[in-house]
Amino acid sequence: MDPLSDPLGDRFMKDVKPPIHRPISHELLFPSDGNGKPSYKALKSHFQREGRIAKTDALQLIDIATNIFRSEENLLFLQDPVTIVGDIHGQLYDMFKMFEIGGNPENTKYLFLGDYVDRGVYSIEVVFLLYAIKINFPQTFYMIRGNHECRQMTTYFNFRTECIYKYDIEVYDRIMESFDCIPISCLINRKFLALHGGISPELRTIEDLTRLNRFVEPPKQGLYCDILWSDPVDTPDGRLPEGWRKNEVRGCSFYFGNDVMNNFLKRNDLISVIRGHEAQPDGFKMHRWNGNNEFPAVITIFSAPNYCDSYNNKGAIIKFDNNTLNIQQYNYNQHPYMLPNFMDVFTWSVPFILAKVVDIFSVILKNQQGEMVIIDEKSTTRFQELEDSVSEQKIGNNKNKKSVAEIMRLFQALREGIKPDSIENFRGYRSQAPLSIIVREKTELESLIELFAQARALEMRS
Ligand SMILES: [Mn+2]
Repeated sequence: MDPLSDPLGDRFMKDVKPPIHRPISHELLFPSDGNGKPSYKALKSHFQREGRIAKTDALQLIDIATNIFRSEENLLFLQDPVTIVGDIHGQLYDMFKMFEIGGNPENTKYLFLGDYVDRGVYSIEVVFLLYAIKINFPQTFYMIRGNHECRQMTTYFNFRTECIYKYDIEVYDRIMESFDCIPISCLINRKFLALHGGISPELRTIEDLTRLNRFVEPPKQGLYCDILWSDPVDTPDGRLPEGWRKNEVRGCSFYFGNDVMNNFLKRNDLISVIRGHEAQPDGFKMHRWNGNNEFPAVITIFSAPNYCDSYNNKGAIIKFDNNTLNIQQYNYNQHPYMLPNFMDVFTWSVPFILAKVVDIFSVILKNQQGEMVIIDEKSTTRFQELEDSVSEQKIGNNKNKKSVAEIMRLFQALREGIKPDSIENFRGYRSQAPLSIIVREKTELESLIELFAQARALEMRS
């Protein structure tokens, strides 16, 4: 728990506590009097200050939680009171706020509706903290699977990158295996069905859920896919004459309308479906398809306020007690700033400075043709101009100009946090990591210097 020391006492923002630079000790995380259970409180305060945990402890935590998930049924049965939580998406500091409002897990029953990871940059801390609480309260703290809890989504979005950056691929793989074991649905008071996405044309009765083999990477179609992916149609009365519509926004699964939903509820003697999966301005949405006097057929709950640091939406949870739903909303919390793709400040800033240097070169090269170049923030047009001028005018140093344009593109890509792999796309640059381009590929730097010398010579001539 040692904070980074500040030997010179010149820390710029004194009110911001320095991050912890050592993993939490095994004794603190797994206290000897804890019956093998982790101290989720110690873990919480450690994560609050951006700490990490040792890999062996991480694997132990994942392992215990996985075994608990594996022992649970596809369909959980819960009685209220219970606090229902929607998507978290790696927003750890907002989850702290959520727990303040939702209640202490020591004496509050919880049901999480999935999408713990991706988008936000604290997904792994969210997972570890939820797992630690789950291990402490396996009979009152429940989680179900969201569409992001799989290999495909976490690779496409940022959770896999986060795991590798903060831990390693083995930790990631073990978390994926744990996701394969998380239950997929929950029946509350035998009247409310909770799922991450929604219903499916293949979901006739809730018993269909119990027959699924959930211990796999979810497929791209069928019942398992739909319950994680489907959405209610976005109209006030839920009218959808065809019943199901292809969900083009998601690229898989369906939209469901009021008719198929009412049939499903009636067939299974249910009141409503409670799900997450969609950001809402208020943090929740009552889909009152059957009129304002009727209980909403579908309820969406979303617990990631100011989603992706930009949506400005509220977060909400449902406090379900005595068959009554009580919605509680909350605003987002401040969180520490992270550079794109978990870049460190050097990896980010060196290309930034070099990009500015290249900007200067481009101006010099342009000016020797007697043209004015206006430097603006939208440099893409400048690349185009530069390339056009290369193709149009076959003058002596067009090769150099072309390489300047390429270098500008490369630096812009680096600054925007494009993954090193995709830098391969830039012709002539084959390095694996951004920094190594600058350090290893000396020839490029040399040619830049040469370019500068040539440009200077031309300048002198004109
Ligand atoms: Mn989702």
